[in-house]
Amino acid sequence: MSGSRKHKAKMSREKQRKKPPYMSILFMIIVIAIFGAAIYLIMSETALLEPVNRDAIKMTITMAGFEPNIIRAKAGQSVTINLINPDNSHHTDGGGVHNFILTAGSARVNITVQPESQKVFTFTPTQAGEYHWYCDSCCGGSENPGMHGTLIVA
Ligand SMILES: [Cu+2]
Repeated sequence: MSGSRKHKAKMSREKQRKKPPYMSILFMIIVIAIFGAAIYLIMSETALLEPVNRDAIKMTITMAGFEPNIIRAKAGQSVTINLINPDNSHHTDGGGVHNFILTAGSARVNITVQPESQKVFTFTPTQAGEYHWYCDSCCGGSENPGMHGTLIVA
């Protein structure tokens, strides 16, 4: 008699411990939402932009640095760069903004490219030599060895 009552009490305690079904549905919705957001971020990260000026030097700038990071020019001849920034604004460091800062003799360039956009700019180096450009908006800026490039003027 008392044994059967004990058994019933144990059964009801086990029933109480079971989670209500809507909790697992809610959990599934949260999991799907998180995966969806992650896939969206990964896909938008790799959004490729076609250069607007095909005669310009095509250059990309991402958190990995400039590509290419060496360009050659001739003194007195203009250089036109189509700088593409495929990074999105979800980057916590610098918000996906990059820039191109260069001083080559009397030529001074300071260009900012917003996330997922591009800019075309022209400058004319006047003297032969090696000059460095850099980005100072992310990853330690000019202190980051990856955020540099070299302009070789002959
Ligand atoms: Cu940068």
